[in-house]
Amino acid sequence: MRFPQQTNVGSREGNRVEPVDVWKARNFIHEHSDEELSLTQVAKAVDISPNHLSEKFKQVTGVNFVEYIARTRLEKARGLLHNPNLRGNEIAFAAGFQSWSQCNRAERPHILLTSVFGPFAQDDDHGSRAINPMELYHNQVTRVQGPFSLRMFHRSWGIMLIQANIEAPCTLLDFPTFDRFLEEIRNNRYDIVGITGITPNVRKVETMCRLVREHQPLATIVVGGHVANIANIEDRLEVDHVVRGEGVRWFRRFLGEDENKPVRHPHIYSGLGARTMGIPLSKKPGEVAATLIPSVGCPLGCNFCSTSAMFGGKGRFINFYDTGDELFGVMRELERDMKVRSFFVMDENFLLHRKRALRLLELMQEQGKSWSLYVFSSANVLRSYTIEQLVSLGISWVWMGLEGKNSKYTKLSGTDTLSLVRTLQSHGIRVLGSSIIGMEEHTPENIDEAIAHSVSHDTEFHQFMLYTPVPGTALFAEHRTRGTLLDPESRNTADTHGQLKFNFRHPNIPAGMESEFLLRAFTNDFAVNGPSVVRMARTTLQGWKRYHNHPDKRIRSRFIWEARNLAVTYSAALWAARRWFGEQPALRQRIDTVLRDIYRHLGLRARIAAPLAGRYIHRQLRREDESLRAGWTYEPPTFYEKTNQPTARDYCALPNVPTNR
Ligand code: B12
Ligand code: SF4
Repeated sequence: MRFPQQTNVGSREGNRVEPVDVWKARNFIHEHSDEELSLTQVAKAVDISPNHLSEKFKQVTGVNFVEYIARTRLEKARGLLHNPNLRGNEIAFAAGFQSWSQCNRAERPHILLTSVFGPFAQDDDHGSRAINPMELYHNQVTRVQGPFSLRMFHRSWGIMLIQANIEAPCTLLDFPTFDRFLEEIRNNRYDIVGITGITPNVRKVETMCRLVREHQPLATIVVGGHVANIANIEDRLEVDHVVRGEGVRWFRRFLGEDENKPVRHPHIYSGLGARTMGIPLSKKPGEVAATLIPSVGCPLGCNFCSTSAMFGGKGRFINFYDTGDELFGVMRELERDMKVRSFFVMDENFLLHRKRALRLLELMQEQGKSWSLYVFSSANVLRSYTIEQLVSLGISWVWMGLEGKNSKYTKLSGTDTLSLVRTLQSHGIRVLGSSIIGMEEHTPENIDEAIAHSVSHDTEFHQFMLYTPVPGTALFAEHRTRGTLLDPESRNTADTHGQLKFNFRHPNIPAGMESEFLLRAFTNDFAVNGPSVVRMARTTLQGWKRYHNHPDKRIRSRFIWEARNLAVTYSAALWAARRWFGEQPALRQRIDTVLRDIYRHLGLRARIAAPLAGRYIHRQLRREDESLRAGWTYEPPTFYEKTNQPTARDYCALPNVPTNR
């Protein structure tokens, strides 16, 4: 462990000449640190105003007055630890603390956890790319849907989970700008700085480590997340620890906290800033799902899968909640505290843990929980459940790999994904299909057939990604051995994000062609299947038709809830979309079919709302389209959250008050 061991706490004398009043104040504090100290008292002793002292103090020492006192006392306590004749409380009193436990509280290191800096959706020298925004859908799913694209951000859940599970004072900075990050490390002292990043952002991580070293030379720097999988990354970064794999346990161990304590689930809304068709989506309590993180990793271990590789590969994964009972407890807590009834389940293969899922179902049935679950699942695992089980478990949205007609991957073998998707949709389960472009068997001759096969699934959303060997995976190692990687050391990975070009020499596809193939896939899907909002309405309506009179109240109520926006919002959106595609008869007819079905089943309300609100949405669509054409991009806001901060009482307590510890 590398914590700062300063002799002259917080002083920046090395950098500039220290004003005499600050120097006097620091001396006064050192001499009287075992007494009660206040700003007013010290200011009086050095004969300046408290406000002026407070301001100058921070400027010169880099820490505020209260923290300076705490650190001075801590140093004193550390020195006294060498005296074997002194007991804990005696050391604490002598140093100016009220008790040994208070001394311990103040002793805890201060931690900064941060994601990489933005802006993200623009080309720059730090490795940001316009084509690689910090958005899930607009990055890799609906990117060619123009004003119909779903725009939304997701927080950095990994560091949020770590923050929620350590006892040390922790500050979390999510999506800072470069300047905001710099301001944070210039103006605050941290003992540990943890940076999270994925491989395309390695240059940002590099810059951030360098800046932390420069401005906080005594801080311990830790880097985690997928960027850690780049081979020999330690040699490239000015870093003390690179953590590959799970971070909660690592941090707890590093800090000397109990590793085996149950994992506390943070309260996270799954998406933020959501908008589509130029309209912000509702943020009302209950409308946005909570993120639920039951585990990390996936034991199936497909050779290209970086998430599986990161947490141990084939046969391995890490469960945060082993049983259905534990998971149910967490979900109930999130339901109560966040007023949610839907969960975005961030687990690579949630249904694979069958025993846990079925126990969860039992508890949901027992306690009448009508929750909606949005899950990732491989096709074969989905197939291993009956449709009744899936519906009863509240599975209402599935992210599923469709890797291509002749896939060699076991997760798909023997599975007819076309019929699986149809079955799911006919039960109101919306599907986000994921296809990979540029599999080794793809050629310029057969790529259209592969794309057409993907598009024929007509999933609600379709993610297309380029086949990409990612550091840490078996596939990457294979290519490295074969000598087919373009950048074997991953030094320049800013464009290796799966949405632009290959990072290896493809056996059949000449370099450069893949970008066009990828775009072709997105464009075909949009041209044939239309905007995702229309497909969502279609499948949601199918679910409602099938289940809104279901004898089980729990099931009935979920489908009614999921269809709550069909009559007004969706019908208006479809009305606007129909007008938008007026010149494209095939798409217009698709939209018409769904809209008429809504009218038929949801009646007068829908018929009235559609043209009224539809006109407004059409206007917004036009505006959004204009903004996009003018180059508008979307950036996440910066988040700044502190936990377990010591109170002033921890620092400036009265000394010499005996306690009975
Ligand atoms: C949510 C998500 C996003 C979100 C938001 C991410 C954010 N706010 O940073 C969005 C949708 C915006 C996104 C975007 C992208 N993503 Co993404 N994303 C994910 C996803 C699905 C979940 C991540 C997650 O929260 N997991 C759950 C948490 C608990 O796990 P975790 O993050 O791994 O954190 C744990 C450990 O890694 C570790 N840890 C993490 N950070 C730190 C820090 C320290 C200091 C320590 C000690 C430990 C530590 O401890 C945590 C707890 O155990 C993953 C896939 C996955 N299942 O992990 C892909 C994934 C991370 N994304 C990936 C990619 C490639 C991208 C994109 C480039 C998009 C694309 N084209 O695919 C963009 C990049 C955008 C950008 N400009 O940077 C890849 C990364 C591959 C790689 N090797 O780098 C992944 C693995 C998907 C994949 N299999 O390809 N993503
Ligand atoms: S099934 Fe999906 S999550 Fe699991 S290893 Fe394969 S690609 Fe990764």
